[in-house]
Amino acid sequence: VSDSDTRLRTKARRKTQRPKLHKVILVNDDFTPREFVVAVLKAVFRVNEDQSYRIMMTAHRRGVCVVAVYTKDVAETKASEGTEAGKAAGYPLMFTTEPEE
Ligand code: TYC
Repeated sequence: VSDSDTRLRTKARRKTQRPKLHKVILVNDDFTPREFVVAVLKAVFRVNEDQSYRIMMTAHRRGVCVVAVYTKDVAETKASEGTEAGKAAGYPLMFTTEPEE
């Protein structure tokens, strides 16, 4: 095959193999204890204490904070796990997802 054929096929393959990423967003509320939010972030998103505290405080001060980006399925699963952890403990903690532009 010619050089330009190879390049066209390479480009097409790369495009189909790169799925759109989705943001997991932590939403602030007035009831969930700060330490609980930090613990959930560490458990579900595998961030360390320092990163977890910063994410929690950003949501606390600004209303929301992007926690991480994943493929759609993983983002939705992690958001549910975080929201369910709050629900199980009687807190209105909420995570949402949103596709990246
Ligand atoms: N605002 C909560 C409080 O003052 C703490 C909190 C932070 C809750 C971030 C949710 O996403 C959140 N106890």
